[in-house]
Amino acid sequence: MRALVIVDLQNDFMPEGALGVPEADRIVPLINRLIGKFDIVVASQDYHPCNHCSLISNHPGRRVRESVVINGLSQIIWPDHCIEGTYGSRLVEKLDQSRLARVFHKGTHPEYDSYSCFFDNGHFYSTGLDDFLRQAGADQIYLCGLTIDYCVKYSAIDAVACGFDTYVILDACRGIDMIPGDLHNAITEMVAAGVRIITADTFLEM
Ligand code: VGL
Ligand code: ZN
Repeated sequence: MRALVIVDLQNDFMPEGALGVPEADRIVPLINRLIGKFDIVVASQDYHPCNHCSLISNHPGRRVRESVVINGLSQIIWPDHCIEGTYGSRLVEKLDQSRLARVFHKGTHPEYDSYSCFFDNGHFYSTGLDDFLRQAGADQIYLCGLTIDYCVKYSAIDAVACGFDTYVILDACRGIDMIPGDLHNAITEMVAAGVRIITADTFLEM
């Protein structure tokens, strides 16, 4: 059975948002068309408490995009984004949410960031997505959303590790490309991990 996982399609990742991703708004209509092609549809939501370790406001004197080490893990400092309960944390209104079986929060522990929608960056905690998909009978996982160089990439690599047949629908994703080449490297890393890269025309008449 095929499951679509829509990663972090939230206001703060839209082009005008706090952690704006170029063209992020452009993938929403495409994802809305894809939703009808899947047996199960879920979404993830980056959802940080205001004392979260990834937020610049908790690192006085540091700059956005600097790396620090927290609990032995390398942590990039991001602009304040996706703080629980805020407008920026909400899924974008234009996303068709009528068929979402569940929304999984990630990055909710103040001391651990979570790029993957399966596990935090230290692999200490599960969001429950793995068990949910398994119990729903999914064996093929298709990912789309934001961002290809962080959350989609780490989610896809974890999906393979969880034993799912894993696909990334590339034209239904956008990336940050913080260091030029990150997008390209993300694809190389995913393919090396066993992720298959496809495009939306596999499902849609384009
Ligand atoms: C993300 C950076 C920080 C993402 C989330 O969704 O890719 N990136 N938090
Ligand atoms: Zn985040």
